Amino acid sequence: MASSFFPQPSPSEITLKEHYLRRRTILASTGLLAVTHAAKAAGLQTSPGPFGTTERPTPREDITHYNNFYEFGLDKSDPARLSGSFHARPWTLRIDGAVAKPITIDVDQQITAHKIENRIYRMRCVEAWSMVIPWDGIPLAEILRKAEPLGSAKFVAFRSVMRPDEMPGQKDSFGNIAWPYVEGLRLDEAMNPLTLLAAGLYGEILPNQNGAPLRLVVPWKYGFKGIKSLTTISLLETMPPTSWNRLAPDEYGFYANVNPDVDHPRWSQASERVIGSGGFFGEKRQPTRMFNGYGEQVAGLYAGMDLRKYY
Ligand SMILES: Nc1nc2c(c(=O)[nH]1)N[C@H]1C(S)=C(S)[C@@H](COP(=O)(O)O)O[C@H]1N2
Ligand SMILES: [Mo]
Repeated sequence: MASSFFPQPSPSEITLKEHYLRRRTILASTGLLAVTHAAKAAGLQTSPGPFGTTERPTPREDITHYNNFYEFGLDKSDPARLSGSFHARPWTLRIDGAVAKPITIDVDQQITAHKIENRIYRMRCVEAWSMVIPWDGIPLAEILRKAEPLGSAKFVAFRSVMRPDEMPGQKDSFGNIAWPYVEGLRLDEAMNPLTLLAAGLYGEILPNQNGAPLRLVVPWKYGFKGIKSLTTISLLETMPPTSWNRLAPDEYGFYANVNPDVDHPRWSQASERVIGSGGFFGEKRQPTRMFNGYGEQVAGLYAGMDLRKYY
C-alpha cells in the first residue's frame, strides 16, 4: 500500500549506483575485476542459493521505502529520504576478538566482486509485519572461518557504523538507542548455514536504507537482529550486550527468535501484516510461524531451552 506514495527512486539509490559503477570501472581498468560481469547497472553476479522460499517477493519499492534504520530517523520513510549522502564505499569489515587470524576485508574486492548467492528469505519484524526479500550475499560462516575462531569463542558481537555527520539520527539522539547499534548471536547461530551477510537485494548492490554495504540477515529471528552497515565482528567468550535488549530488556531478548506463542508485552505476535500485499481491501494478515518457518533448520539449536524465558 505504501509503495504508491513513493513514485521516485530515492537519491541514495542513484548516487550509490554511480559510485559503484565508477568503482567498477577503476577496478576493471586495473585488471582486478573479471570481464565476465553482467552488463546490468550495479548488478551483482549471483547464483541461486539454498533455503529460498517460493513465496512471492515483496515489491522492491516496499523493501526500499518501508525501513527501520533509526540512525536515519524513526519514521519508516526516513531511511530512504535521509540516507542519500551516506558513504557506503569504500568499506572494510573487521573481524577480531577470539580468533587466530584477525582480518580486515574490503567489501568490494573480497565480497561483491565475487559470485554471491541469491536467497529469498521471509523477514518478520518484531512490530508484527513481514516481507519476503530476495537477498544477495554470502553465508556468514564463510567469512568467520577465514578468521579462524578459537575454541574459547562462544558468542559473536556485531557493531554498526558510527557516523553522526552522515546519520542524522545519531546526532539528534532520539532519546533511546545508545549508538552505535550493536547486536549479537551465539557462535552456533552465527555459523548456521541460514545466517547471511547480505551485500545486495534484487540482484543489485544494497541500497543505503537497507544497510549498505553489508548487513546481517538471520531469517528465523526478529528483524532487529539484522544489523545494518556492519563495521566490526568480534568473537567473544561471553554474551555481548545488544541495542534493543539494553533499551527494553523485558520487551526484546538476546535470542529474539520469531515465536507466535510468546507475545510482546504490548502486542500479540500470533499474526503479521504482509507488507506490499495491499489491494483495494487493504493488507493481508497471515499467521506467524515458529522460527519464521525455518524450524527444520534451526529448532535443534534450542533443544531443551525454555523459549519463554529465553525470548
Ligand atoms: N544499524 C541498524 N540496524 C538495524 C536497525 C537499525 O535501526 N539500525 N533496525 C533493525 C530492524 S528493527 C529491522 S526490522 C530491520 C529492517 O531492515 P530493512 O529496513 O532492510 O527491511 O533492520 C534492523 N537493523
Ligand atoms: Mo524490526
